[in-house]
Amino acid sequence: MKTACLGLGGNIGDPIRAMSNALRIIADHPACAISAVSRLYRTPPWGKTDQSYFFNACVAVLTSLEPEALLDFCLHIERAMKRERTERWGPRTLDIDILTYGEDVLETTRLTLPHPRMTDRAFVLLPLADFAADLEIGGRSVNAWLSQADKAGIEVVDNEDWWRGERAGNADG
Ligand code: PH2
Ligand code: MG
Ligand code: MG
Repeated sequence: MKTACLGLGGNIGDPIRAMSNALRIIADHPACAISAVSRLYRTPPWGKTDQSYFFNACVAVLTSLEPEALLDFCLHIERAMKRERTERWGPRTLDIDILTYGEDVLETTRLTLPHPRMTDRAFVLLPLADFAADLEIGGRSVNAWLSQADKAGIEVVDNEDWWRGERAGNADG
């Protein structure tokens, strides 16, 4: 078993609901157990800035899935949420990225670990620091990377139980 850290985000439709459903689907997988969930953040769009604010969170998953099988599972969840929430060819409601997988360093055609851009992104580092502030990425802790990241405009909008509430709904609607 390894602990994988995942980053979740979305800015179309009902991203909090999509992210909540994703955590329930992960929790229900026989080879996965959720071991930590961050608070919920509202974050300005990074990279492509002419789009809506995002909601972002991170989660730690204890899993016996190998990295590429975990990636397939994440992509399956993304597709399931997209089918429910968006039109064909429309923007994504949910992004699930594998940030780290134990201490593995990996580069395949499908997956690079740790996630190559995570150390620049406050929308990843802030939620990750909620439960993994001392985790080392490329020889520096999450907190150390965070100290030089641009945190402007990022707000905490809910505590770590954000995905359990009534408001989040459930997979049946
Ligand atoms: N994801 C991106 C690009 N930009 N910005 C924010 N704030 N949050 C995201 O999750 C995000 C982004 C591509 O995956
Ligand atoms: Mg992403
Ligand atoms: Mg992605």
